[in-house]
Amino acid sequence: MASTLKASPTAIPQHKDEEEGHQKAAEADDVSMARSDMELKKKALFRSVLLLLAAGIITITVGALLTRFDKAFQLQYSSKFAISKGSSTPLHNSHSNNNNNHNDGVQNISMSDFKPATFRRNSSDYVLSAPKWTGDNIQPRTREYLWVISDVAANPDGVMRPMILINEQFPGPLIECNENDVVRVTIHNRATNATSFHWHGLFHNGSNWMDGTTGITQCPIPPGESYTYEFNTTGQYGTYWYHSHFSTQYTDGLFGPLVIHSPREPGTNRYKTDQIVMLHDHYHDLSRNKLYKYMAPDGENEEPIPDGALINGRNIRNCSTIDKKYQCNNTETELAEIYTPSGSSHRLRFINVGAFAEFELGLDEHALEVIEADGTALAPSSYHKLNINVAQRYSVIVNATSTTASEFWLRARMINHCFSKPSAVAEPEVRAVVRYSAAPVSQTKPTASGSMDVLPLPTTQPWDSNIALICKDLDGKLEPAIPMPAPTPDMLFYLRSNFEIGNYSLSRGFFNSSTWKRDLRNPALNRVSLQRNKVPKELEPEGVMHDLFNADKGMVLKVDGIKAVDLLIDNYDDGNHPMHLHGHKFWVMASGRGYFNMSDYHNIPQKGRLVRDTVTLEGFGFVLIRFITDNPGMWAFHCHNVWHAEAGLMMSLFTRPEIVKDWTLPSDLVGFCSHPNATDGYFDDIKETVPLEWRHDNGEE
Ligand SMILES: [Cu+2]
Repeated sequence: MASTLKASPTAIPQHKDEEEGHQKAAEADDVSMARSDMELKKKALFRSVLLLLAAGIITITVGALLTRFDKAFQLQYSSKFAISKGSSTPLHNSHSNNNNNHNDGVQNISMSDFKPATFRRNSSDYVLSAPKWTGDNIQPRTREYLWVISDVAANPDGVMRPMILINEQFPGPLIECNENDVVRVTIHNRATNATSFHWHGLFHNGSNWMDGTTGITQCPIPPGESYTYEFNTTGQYGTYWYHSHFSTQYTDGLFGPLVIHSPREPGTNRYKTDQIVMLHDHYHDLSRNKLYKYMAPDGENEEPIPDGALINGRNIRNCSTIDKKYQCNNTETELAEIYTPSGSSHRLRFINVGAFAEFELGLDEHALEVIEADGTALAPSSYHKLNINVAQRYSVIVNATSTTASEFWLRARMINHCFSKPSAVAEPEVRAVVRYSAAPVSQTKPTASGSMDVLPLPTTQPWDSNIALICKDLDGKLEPAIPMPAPTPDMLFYLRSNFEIGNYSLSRGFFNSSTWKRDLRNPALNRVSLQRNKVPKELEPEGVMHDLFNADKGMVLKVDGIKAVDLLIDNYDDGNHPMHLHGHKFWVMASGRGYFNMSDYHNIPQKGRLVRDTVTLEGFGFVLIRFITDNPGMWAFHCHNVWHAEAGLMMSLFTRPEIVKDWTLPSDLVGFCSHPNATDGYFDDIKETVPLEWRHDNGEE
């Protein structure tokens, strides 16, 4: 699995060149590749000199204040420091920074890593190239991507913050492939902290170790190291996404869309354009700083309130309303723009890539015809507004046939009534502009500074002013387009989820008596495959494993053979939980408020159930899901609210142990487990910075 790509460790690839070069390897011409390589090396060399120079100066000025200054990427770490402490170092004029010219950065050290003109990904990257991906004669191929992970200062909405990005761009690149293709993504981790990547909703049948879940299927990729993920996309199509699965890290910028095309997918001839619309809550600080505060004993389980929201990484904040501890410059910020030529139909693939907030979304004067949920094609049904919880996806078809206007607001509103302090969020709504035109060749976007040739902004009104008050899944009749009746269950497993805050102990999330504490250096999968001789595999019965795992610090549910398993979860907490099962789709047999009445259990219809991979467990509510354990491996089942997951609301499902026990895991992946930097950036690894009282009762095994 070692990288075969030729980038040198210091040559940070130019995102666009590298990415497209790999994506379109077949068309790439050697000459231009070589030229771009040379340019890259020149730029990298120049940048290295600047980095060294700047890092030297910083060492003198703020080095004494940094506790972990032995890292390779001092510059990036310092810029985080400068930002979060409200350094008075001025943000250099973004207009003067042309492309990759970092000259002016030298004058303003803390921001020398800032890339105002380049970090924002071009919107056209999220427009899918539908026509060439369809047809019955397509041959499976390998899609290659090269990603360099690094720490970057950026201001998606105007507010400068430290971020962790893929190829220095935000949000991450689109992975687009056909069913049966192989996707190969090489990660070069050049960031300060460890990382990993999970491919949300992908089955990974036969390659569970590519699932990317730290503590469960792999040890983190340490800083300075590389790893190549490779998996096939057999047996599925639709809208997915990928994200870091290392603590709360993805919310700092490590996520992006993943779309699988297939001739099997119904209705793909119904729309003219096909595009990604990612919705996300957004924080102005690194997530792990928020995590410390959240898990503090006096926190009363108050999740960090988002500072705002973004669509495809974009929003415009009014800097005069931003806390002065942040640096804010909105002259280059913009709203997301979506182009839907009039008179035709268009597919929008909504993905909630956020950390915490469920969104209610609507497009003024247009119905949203829902045709897909989490990779399951649906019998179409139309809505004016729809709810989308963290990690869920919905595709909708929009008919661009309104005669009242040519531009419309797409409104996405965080359902802040589900926040611990509903009024604490300054701007719960984020908007994008939907235009009845083709994307301009040279896109002129409305910016806060207002240029003379901006396109007009919409003046349309929302469908209604009532806002959602409850966090739950989209109400309605979401039925698979292709009938998929649920099987008869073989076993039922009951989970009780709640949060417990002991005296002076951290706030923890529980399934029954278990709160997941990741052992980052000894992932669950390694324990059942590498050490198989020690596994009392015949002795350990089906059900919760007690011999190999401490059931109170990491519940692993073992299921032998291929079975239809029911998980019934009652939620004894007021917060909702978007529950996600890795490696599987499940039937949503029942869900709602209150608690499930077992007398109904045998009367649930098996037909017409929605099949998806992320379902909302309502506050003080229940959900009953059913799935087939035909995919061998160790699969996380967890709340996708990053705060809840890190507080322990996670468990693992161990399927087909008779197959898994014979696996040999990739040696480079196993090697990370003994790497000295494998846990850099993890909560427990840096707990010397956490007050003593926070650490109580947080002991590891
Ligand atoms: Cu949760």
